[in-house]
Amino acid sequence: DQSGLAYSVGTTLDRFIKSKQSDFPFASGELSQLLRDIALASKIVNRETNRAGLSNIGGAFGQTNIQGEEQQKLDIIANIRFIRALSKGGEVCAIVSEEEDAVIDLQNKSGKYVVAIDPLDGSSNIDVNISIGTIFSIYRRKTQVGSPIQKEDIMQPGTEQVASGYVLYGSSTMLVYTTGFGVNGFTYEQSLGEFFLSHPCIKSPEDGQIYSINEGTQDEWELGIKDYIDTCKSRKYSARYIGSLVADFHRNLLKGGIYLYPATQKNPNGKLRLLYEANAMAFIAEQAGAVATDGNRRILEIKPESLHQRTPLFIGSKKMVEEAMTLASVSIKSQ
Ligand code: P6P
Repeated sequence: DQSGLAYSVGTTLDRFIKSKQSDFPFASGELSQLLRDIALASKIVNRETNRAGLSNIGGAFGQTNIQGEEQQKLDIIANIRFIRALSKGGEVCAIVSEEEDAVIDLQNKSGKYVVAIDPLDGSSNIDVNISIGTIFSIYRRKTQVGSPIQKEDIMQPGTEQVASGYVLYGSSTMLVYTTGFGVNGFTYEQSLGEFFLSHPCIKSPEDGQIYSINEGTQDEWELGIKDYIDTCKSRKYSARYIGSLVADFHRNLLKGGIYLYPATQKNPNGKLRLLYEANAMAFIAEQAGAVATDGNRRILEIKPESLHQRTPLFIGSKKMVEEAMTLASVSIKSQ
């Protein structure tokens, strides 16, 4: 339901989650508790992020993760904090994390949920004080007993998400999430340690004049994408790209815009991860009236083949994504 507006701005996240529990028939509060566990971990990560420059935990940790990317200390801290909060919360049986090569089996037989998470996306921005974010997807496990099974419980398509969201550690810290009944945004009040409803029932403008893409790789894009970006320039649209998906996505969600990460030579399947980046943002986008595709199909319909698989990502205002895809398909047909 769209009753987000029925809740006065200023409702706390806890009260909001509890009030929405009725959206789930037979809900016994586990998902509500899981969302609270995520909010708790995000408060801790928020504090660590704000202090990074001061407490000498900024900068590279000197290790690399499965992606071969240099892990920042905050990446590791955020990963530990979310895993610990989800483990202690008791609602989760397995976690897929960008920072972990394999699935983490929490050995929690009563945990009904699986969480896919990028604990701190855009972490190369940490040292230069640019906004970063946490991205998460929540699934119900499909098997009923025993340890979660990768194929059935972990590798679920995005359409099976029961919830998804992101935390944006920006000029203010926001938690934006959906459980399939619209998108609501909460702003963190540091002095009270509480998230308060600030953006009820977010709807993304159907069209926009902002495009977000790394133009440094333009010679590697398929022709249709280049045609689309040239069209944006001919219309004097604004180029806004800060190298942090959560921040670029959030701005475009509220103002209208499109974020594009096409296939490139370095990333022939795109750079963004399906399980813990694209799917979560695609669920939010669609719930807010926007669109998310890999160039051929809805992101949410992609059947995962591997934990850390990448996908091209075109996400944002409906009319902008549709126009970009029309030009892309024309170029594919003409090749
Ligand atoms: P590039 C950050 O590493 C990230 O995953 C997204 O947050 C961001 O949009 C993208 O990669 C930036 O990638 O290749 O443009 O530096």
